[in-house]
Amino acid sequence: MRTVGGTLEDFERDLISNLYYQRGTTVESASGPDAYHTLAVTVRDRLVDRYARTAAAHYAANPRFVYYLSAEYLLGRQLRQNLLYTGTEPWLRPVAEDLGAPLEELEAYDVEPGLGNGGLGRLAACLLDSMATLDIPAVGYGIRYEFGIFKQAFRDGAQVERPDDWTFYGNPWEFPAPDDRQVVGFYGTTARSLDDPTGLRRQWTPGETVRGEPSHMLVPGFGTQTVNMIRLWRARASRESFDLSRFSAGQYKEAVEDIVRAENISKVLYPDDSTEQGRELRLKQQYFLVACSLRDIIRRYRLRNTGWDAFPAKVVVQLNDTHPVMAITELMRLLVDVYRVDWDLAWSITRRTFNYTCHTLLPEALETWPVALLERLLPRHLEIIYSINHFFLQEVAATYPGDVDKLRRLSIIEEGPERRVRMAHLAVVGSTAVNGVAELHTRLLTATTLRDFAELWPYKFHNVTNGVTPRRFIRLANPRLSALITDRLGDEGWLTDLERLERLGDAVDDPEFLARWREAKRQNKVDLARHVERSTGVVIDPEAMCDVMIKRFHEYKRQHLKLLHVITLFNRIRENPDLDVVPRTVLFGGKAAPGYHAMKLLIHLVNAVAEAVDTDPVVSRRLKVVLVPDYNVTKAQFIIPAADLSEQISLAGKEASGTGNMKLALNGAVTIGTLDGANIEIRDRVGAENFFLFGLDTAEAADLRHHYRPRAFYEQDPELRAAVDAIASGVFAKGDRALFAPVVDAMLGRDEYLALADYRSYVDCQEAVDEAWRDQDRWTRMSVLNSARSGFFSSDRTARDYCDLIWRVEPVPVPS
Ligand code: GPW
Repeated sequence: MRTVGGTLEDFERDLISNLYYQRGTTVESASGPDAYHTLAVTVRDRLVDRYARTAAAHYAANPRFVYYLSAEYLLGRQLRQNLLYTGTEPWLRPVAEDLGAPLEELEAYDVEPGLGNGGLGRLAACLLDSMATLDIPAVGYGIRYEFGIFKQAFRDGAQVERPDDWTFYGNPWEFPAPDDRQVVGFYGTTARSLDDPTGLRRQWTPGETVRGEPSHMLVPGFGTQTVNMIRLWRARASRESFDLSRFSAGQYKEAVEDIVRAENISKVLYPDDSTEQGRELRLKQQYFLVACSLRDIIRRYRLRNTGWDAFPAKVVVQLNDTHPVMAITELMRLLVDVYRVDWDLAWSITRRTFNYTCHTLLPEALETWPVALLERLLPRHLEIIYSINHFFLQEVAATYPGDVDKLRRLSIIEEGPERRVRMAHLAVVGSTAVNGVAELHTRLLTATTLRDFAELWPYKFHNVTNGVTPRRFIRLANPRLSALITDRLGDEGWLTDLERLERLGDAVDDPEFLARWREAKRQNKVDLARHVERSTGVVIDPEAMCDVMIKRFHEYKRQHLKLLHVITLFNRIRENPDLDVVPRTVLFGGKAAPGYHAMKLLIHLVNAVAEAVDTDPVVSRRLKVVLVPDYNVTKAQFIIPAADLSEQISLAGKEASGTGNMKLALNGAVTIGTLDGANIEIRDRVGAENFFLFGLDTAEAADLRHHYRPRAFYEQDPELRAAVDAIASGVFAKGDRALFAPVVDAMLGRDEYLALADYRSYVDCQEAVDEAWRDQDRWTRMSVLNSARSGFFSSDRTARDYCDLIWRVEPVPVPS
């Protein structure tokens, strides 16, 4: 086996050789993309040897594997990560010099694969990182979308979406594996299996087939030899799909019709965060992912095992929300129809194989599919769902005799004018374990959304609080603070044992440490200011408090509540130009789904308010508002290290967990937040005195809902009224009162997420924030303690929880 050398000289030699033999060029004539690509493959090569040894160790041990199925991954940029994970990071500068390419330019070519929408996709990436770091044998399966999450730009303040052509220059991080391609069917008919008296085994003859071609990216562990992989499927037409005779007849469009239809399956990520849309093509994507992945899982299983009895002992599949839940029916189909396993045994194997993670409480985010669509697209799977439901409801009827309403509530099929399949119900019925993603979330899930199931099978339900990888979100994102921490703690052990940060607690009495901490945060703000100025033209003051709200735009997350606070500050300063206010930079980042009109309008309003603030000479000296365009993992890595205040202001009971809250706390931002999702656990750990709490709790919010009149709050609170009236007046729309009227109407009409009810508590709490900020020593101590006490929120702990509670897998060390 060829292995790469370990010195800088080896690295430089390989670099020049790769440039010459792989790119076919020389240092003198290399372009920017040439230089980047060559650097990337040279770094990548340093992982290949570890990857091969990992595969060999896994083959020898024949261990139980975790297969993580997710429609989304937000991996972030790969170059810096892989430099860090191969120990070659210190060489970046000399190597860039060798290539004659400025570092910043090289990094700019390192596009992040935007194969996800938000938290759910980033959680998947953090878990893969942690599993590799913990030496857990694991494979992530996903879709290689040709276009990832859209690029966000603003035209006159309004969001415009552009396609994300992320592989335009080629992706140096992926290895195509054409030999492992699979064939997947859609549509068609089903028929009885003549030799099966039960009628449970049937034959499906698809009406269309598509090829799935895999490629993989390497997922290295930090400080260990393990390199796992993420395998991504791309849809291709079968070779016969090109219609040569039509092409020859000049019918160019028709000649490639089948190819286009097949390849559309992996064309684009649905940029729809948690609400449903896209219909047939989206369901096709979901089935394509699970059909390819399951065939690959079975292929891998059969490399070392025979028969089916051992399958659940060797294979554990984690379903990341309901998007891959068709895998349950697909495994049943493969076992029963193709491998001729008895239904009961197949069902027992299937249930023992799958586990399901739920990431929401919002009823509209719980996926359902019309029966009629399934009947056409996946006729055999619908039959299997009916059989699963039939046996399941028999069990329910035996447990609750005569309780028809229970049957209706639990059924996998939702009855009504349009019958639909409830994917979450299918997931719970077909899984061993079901988990929520934060304590409150799991509690509410079992008390409300999935209550009947929790009553039926209490032992199935678990909580696994989310986490974030400290490698990307502090070590890579925040090298200054990381160096300071390492200096204080003596070594880098905290990067894989994050609870060690606790020892920073003593440092709050060390004025020199506090000064260095503050200076690191200030430098981060200087860096951020440079990026912000470059991308928006807005100049921000690094001395001002950096107040950040970065997350998808969603009504329940309540960006509009933050905006009401901003407008209140604006009004106060205008009314009283001598007012002693704490200077703030309010930084928003986030995208709205292209079809989510209310949130696109709110984005427009944020930009309009930002402009009004910026053009007012009095206000702009103390307040800045910026909406950073095209928020993504890369931007997160710039923004988070500079943040002083973390806005986590969703209505209590709506945010399943949140993970940005963890990243920000870890980097020393202090949270202002509601008792929602993981905020509760963050507050418990960092201490109530280091967290700014406001607003209704879940129970109070539920009570208020019954008799809520947002207008009452509007009428009673002059500052609130002034803020809402300012939007209504058209001052942010050059006098156009109509433009933002829908925002005002939504607030005064239904105010679905009780923003007006929480306004006073929020604005007053912001005063307490100012108060704390004025005492910079106090603030810095709070900042240090937030970081010091965030160790629990490492995704290493999350992965370990999954291992202990759900997966029951053991690490397999990879020898060097
Ligand atoms: F609705 N989440 C997300 F549950 O980013 F499916 N996209 C989604 O489509 C859903 C959830 C879904 C997020 C949650 O909103 C967030 O609270 C959580 O921290 C994150 O998933 C990871 O669990």
